[in-house]
Amino acid sequence: MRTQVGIVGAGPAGLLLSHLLHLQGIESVILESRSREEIEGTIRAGVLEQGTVDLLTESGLGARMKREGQVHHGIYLRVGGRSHRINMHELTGGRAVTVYAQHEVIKDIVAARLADGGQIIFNVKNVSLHDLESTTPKIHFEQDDKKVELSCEFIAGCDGYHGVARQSIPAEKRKEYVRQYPFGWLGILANAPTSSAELIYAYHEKGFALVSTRSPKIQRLYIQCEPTDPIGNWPDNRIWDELHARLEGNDGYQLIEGPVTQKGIVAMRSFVCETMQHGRLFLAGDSAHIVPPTGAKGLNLAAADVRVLSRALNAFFKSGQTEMLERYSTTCLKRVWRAEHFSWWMTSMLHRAPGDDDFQQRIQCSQLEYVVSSRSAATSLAENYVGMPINEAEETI
Ligand code: RFL
Ligand code: PHB
Repeated sequence: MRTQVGIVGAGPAGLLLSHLLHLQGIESVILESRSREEIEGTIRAGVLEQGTVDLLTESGLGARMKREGQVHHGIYLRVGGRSHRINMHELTGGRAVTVYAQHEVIKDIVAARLADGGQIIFNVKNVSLHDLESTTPKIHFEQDDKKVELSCEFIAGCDGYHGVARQSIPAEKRKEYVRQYPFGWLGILANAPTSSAELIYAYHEKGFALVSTRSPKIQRLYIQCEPTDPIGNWPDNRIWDELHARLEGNDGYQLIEGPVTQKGIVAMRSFVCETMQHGRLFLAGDSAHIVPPTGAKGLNLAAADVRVLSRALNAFFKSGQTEMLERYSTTCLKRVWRAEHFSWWMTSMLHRAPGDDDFQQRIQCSQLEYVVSSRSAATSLAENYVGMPINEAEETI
């Protein structure tokens, strides 16, 4: 088998890259270790930055997102039982985020790829990458127990944090930056009416809580918990008790309960791999970097990476230009580190870590007080949350 760009992983990064390349007349094949049902059913992100929404819309993927997604102009920070609104729209000159689930984005791109004759091979096994420093890198994999070689001109490693692509860069050529947090998030989906018109990020002595949404009838809620706690320790009534305790105060705010349809615990980490390129292998999305979900940045970074990569590959295939490809890692890492800092900052401000002393708590409260009372501090949060503007000059020649 042969293609121009071999893509490992059908998450948001791999699928969107394949779609953007197709629009530029560049052929690709996606190899995915899971089934279509699994990738379309995995519950993850919910918040799309303005730039991600624009990219999906401009590339013809925005119809259902526009109909079913919810545009949010602000978020609430809740401290001491009181909500403080950060008016992102006003503070950022009219920008906003859209709440639209990651698995819906995945369904939209898979449908578009298949309608356009795109090739996605599901359920592949034993993927390995070879000859990365040559002009014909190869991907070996197994399909229906048969060994296959895919010969490519470039390989995109879009296989997430646990994938094989990053590991294919020799250890001495990459530097990895890691921060593990001593807490995780327990997330649920509940069949309940909306409890808040906008997302609520709550700081509480019992730990962080987040109210998000998926639709007027389905809500997405999170609480900080021990990262290694078995989910069996969390019967539904315990989760609701914690949510009520952390979210309600004396101002009358009430969370509306409903049957829990899905629940799970995720650990939290920050991670960056420098470099994001080796020979003809380019990493994009979670394979190169992870952020804790508090800043809602992971999916958006994946989209930003593949935007840069698709343009750089287009410049190469159309005019043999290599400068944008050579600058790929540097260009992406700038946005990555901004998001790393923002996500770390939001996480540090809003969570109680085991062993935090009174000094730490006072510092957090002072920071929160500052963000909700200073226009400058709120503007800083708002511009990062909606997504820093794309620097066109840096991304092109
Ligand atoms: P993915 O989504 O992990 O996709 C990688 C794909 O590669 C496949 N794969 C392989 N395929 C072939 N061969 C191999 N050897 C393979 N190894 C793996 C996997 O099966 C998978 O299908 O990576 P990608 O595309 O880079 O996308 C990244 C995003 O999924 C991630 O950053 C976000 O979900 C993070 N995130 C959020 N991001 C946001 O922008 N906004 C949010 O509101 C937000 N909330 C979240 C989140 C992540 C969360 N969890 C579960 C970690 C909330 C949560 C709870
Ligand atoms: C979500 O809706 O899943 C969500 C929202 C905001 C976050 C993280 C996750 O910061």
